[in-house]
Amino acid sequence: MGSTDDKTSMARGSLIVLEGLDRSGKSSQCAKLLSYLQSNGFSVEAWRFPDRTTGIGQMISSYLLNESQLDDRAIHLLFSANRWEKRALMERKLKSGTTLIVDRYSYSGVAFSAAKGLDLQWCKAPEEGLIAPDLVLYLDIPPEKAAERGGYGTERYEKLEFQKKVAEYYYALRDSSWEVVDGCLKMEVVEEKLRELAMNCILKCQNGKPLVN
Ligand code: T5A
Ligand code: NA
Repeated sequence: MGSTDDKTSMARGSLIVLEGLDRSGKSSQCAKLLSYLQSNGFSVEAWRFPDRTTGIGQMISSYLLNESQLDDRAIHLLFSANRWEKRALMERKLKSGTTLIVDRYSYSGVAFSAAKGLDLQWCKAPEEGLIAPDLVLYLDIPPEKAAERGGYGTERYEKLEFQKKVAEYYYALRDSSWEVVDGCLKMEVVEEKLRELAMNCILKCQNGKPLVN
């Protein structure tokens, strides 16, 4: 569409999401990807969901820590609301050229709630209209292996049987934005694969791939 001249002004950042079971390595890899991109001069920020710093995020955190009880649908909507409250800022950052590396997003929202037995379409509905990721990096790991890593803590969903169901829903949610990376490989190998996939994505976005809901 636009002329070569306005390409630079339109260059936008990428929305890159990491997904996977609990203990699949998302947070470790987000940190590594962030510092790699920063040291290569990119404007980049690391985000995470749930964002436990907001009022809604604090309700979610206390639920995850088993300090409060909530109806399954109520907590589902809070997780979604936690993404909605950051949507406008997310759009501004992306449009101003900042790439966001996001630790969990809508796929977590849908997979974890569906694994509890909630209707899949019902789970997806509140996510409609959030910004669509340009790239989803799924760290694939058998639930049994994830459970061995440092052991699960006491958070609500850190149970093997539940994680197995979550994995099934994640597989059902895969779409064209996904790249599945073997999360059982050595950390440095995973890191290298993610760098390459992220760089490709960032270049495509800079070259005019549109931002969509
Ligand atoms: N949730 C979340 C919902 O139900 N709905 C939603 O909408 C959202 C957004 C909190 C919970 O909330 C649920 C999902 C979660 O159950 P969280 O705070 O992100 O989500 O918590 P976790 O995903 O559980 O975060 P973890 O810290 O447990 O897992 P990570 O980030 O995937 O793993 P990481 O990087 O901390 O690594 C775990 C361990 O494995 C080692 C690391 O050193 C570490 O000890 N490790 C490796 N070991 C060997 N080889 C590798 N390649 C390794 N990579 C990492
Ligand atoms: Na994490």
